[in-house]
Amino acid sequence: MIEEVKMKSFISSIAVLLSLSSPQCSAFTTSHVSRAFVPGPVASTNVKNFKVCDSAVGSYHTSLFSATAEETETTSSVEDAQKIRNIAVIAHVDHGKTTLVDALIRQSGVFRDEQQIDEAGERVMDSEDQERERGITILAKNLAVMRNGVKINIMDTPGHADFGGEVERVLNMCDGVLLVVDSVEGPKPQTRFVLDKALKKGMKALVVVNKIDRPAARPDYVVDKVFDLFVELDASDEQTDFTVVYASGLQGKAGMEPDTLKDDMGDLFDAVMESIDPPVIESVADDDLQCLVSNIDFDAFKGKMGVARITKGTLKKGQAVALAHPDKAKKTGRISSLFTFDNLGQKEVERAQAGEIVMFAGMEDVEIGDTLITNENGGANAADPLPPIAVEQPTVRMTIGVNKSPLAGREGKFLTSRMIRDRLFKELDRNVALQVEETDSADRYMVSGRGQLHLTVLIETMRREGFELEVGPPTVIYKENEETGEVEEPWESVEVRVPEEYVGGVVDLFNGRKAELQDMGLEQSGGDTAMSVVKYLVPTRGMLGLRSNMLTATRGTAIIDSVFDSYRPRIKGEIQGRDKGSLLAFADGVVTSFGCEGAQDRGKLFCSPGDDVYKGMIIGINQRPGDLEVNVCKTKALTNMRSATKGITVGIQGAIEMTLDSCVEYLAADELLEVTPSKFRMAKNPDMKTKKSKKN
Ligand SMILES: Nc1nc2c(ncn2[C@@H]2O[C@H](COP(=O)(O)OP(=O)(O)OP(=O)(O)O)[C@@H](O)[C@H]2O)c(=O)[nH]1
Ligand SMILES: [Mg+2]
Repeated sequence: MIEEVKMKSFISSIAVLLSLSSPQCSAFTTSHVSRAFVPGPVASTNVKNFKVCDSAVGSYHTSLFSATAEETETTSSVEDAQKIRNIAVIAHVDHGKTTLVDALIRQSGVFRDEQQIDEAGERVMDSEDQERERGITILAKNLAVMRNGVKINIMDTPGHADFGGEVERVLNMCDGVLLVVDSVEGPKPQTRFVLDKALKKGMKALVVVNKIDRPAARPDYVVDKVFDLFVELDASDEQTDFTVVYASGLQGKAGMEPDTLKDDMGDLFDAVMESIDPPVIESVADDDLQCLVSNIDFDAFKGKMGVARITKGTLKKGQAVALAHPDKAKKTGRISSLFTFDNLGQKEVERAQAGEIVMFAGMEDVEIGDTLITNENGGANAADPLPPIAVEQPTVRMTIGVNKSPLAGREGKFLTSRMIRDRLFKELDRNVALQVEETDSADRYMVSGRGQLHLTVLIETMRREGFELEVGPPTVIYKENEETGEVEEPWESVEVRVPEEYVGGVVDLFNGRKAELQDMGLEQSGGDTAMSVVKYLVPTRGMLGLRSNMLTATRGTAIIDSVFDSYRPRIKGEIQGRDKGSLLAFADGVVTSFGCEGAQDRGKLFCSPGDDVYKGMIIGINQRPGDLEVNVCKTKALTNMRSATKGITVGIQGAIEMTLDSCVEYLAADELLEVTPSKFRMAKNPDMKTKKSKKN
């Protein structure tokens, strides 16, 4: 079983998609990165065609799906905001947000008929390749449904802690949240993180006890725990007086009581209307225009587009506007196209007023965190910029640079430092929690993110686009405490659920990594067998590379949830890393079966006969600590002598399949990973070797 890095799939934030995600789509590079679907040259009527990226060269064709949008009035009046609800769906990873949003879409008449529903498949919202493969939501997405004349803008968010930046970004666009909680598991670490963010923004939450169809569901327990969590997080009385809806996103059912679910999501829609407040608007006057840009999208025809929630005023197509930021110079321009969200796509509109979430084109310099204000009359009466979006700081970083291995340049299309630099800095446009810095070396960049997965998803995206990269091992980001002057390192709160027999192995692993035990117990939840639950506080340094070891130690049964806890004083000394060394190729060449036969006695191999290797390349895991060079390219001596053992053939064991994530987990401090569109190769870092030998 795979931990919370459970695998689902990915989509571009706005241009949602009824995806037939083709592998070529990821290689598409003319517009933004790895998006399978782009809103085509958006139709200016109320009918929106979804455009599908067709090939690596970026041609388009209209997909099978065309959604008919209901026309919404966009007159400017403060009362009109009553007809809008802006909600974000937040939860811990895997608690069923996307499946629930899917059920809401399906029951809103977005699809014309059964055939379209079938073609759209499961979890329509998770439509990017990586989202589908990994089984997780990576980017937040917007969609809008109409219900009894009220427009509900819904934002599906990722639950994985590494993508918490997406949640923080999206919360700037909504007025309330649907807090989804699994009916068996109850609130989990990330539930706490996202709820805390929403409560601090003063939002009300509607609690959805989801997956109520699970046989082990314990709704009363879960509601109690959620209540406790609200209290712990210092929610106001009004916030703590939350409404609870019981639902099964999978079955598309919801109800106000756990045992009397209706056959549709009607109760959930009704609860959203009643318990989530409509946008509060001070003014719809043109001069008061104020909207915070919370996302960026790219359209092959319209260029860079901003996604923003209008907090005050009215925005019109053709309007002279400016992008303001408290710390940056004003950028001026004109709105060339304006869209509101409509079902799974967007609808072009002439004007939109406060309370709406819009997407606009015409401002090529738009950046997340800018505030769009009017520039009519030179902006004489324009509103002030809003505070930019605040996100938590990154905790983990890696170097990404030019592939310099002897086998470089064979498979990739984009190889140079300039290309890698441009691509990395472009990613900053919308990946709010990511940071990219130059390093001493002109062909290597330091990329910092909220966790290992945050970075590997980016590397995987680039690899699929055709990049070749050299990636260094992940390291944690130390920080100096401003008050004490002490160096601090990040710690994570980790919860592991395993069958009882493996709990000893889990505890051993944590003990070797300076972890502090917080809680330990048995949980009688999922069916007959009780699961042990252990909670630890672990330095993030200790978590790097721990996951695969833990899965091995527990025969793949461990479910690991981790979330950033705090920065604490740095622990002196090293934290136990990998206990085994690597097998290294002895010379350049092609792996032979004869060579593999000999090498496999030394450990487990990553390579198979026919693979190209080079001196110093890591070709397997040594059984013992320390590295060992082996000759996997060895051929039989062509003598005319018969060997006594001739005829005894030794079978070659299968090579270990290494994915990008497992390679990154494997890397030790002096090792590098070479990533190309078709291969992952690890090697000893030649720079470190020279340094070491110089020392000697
Ligand atoms: N039994 C049951 N399973 C469900 C239900 N809803 C979702 N699931 C399953 O739970 C898993 C996770 O569902 P998702 O909808 O992807 O969860 P998520 O919250 O969007 O996950 P992230 O976006 O990665 O945080 C999938 O395997 C679903 O099939 C439900 O109502 N009942
Ligand atoms: Mg999801």
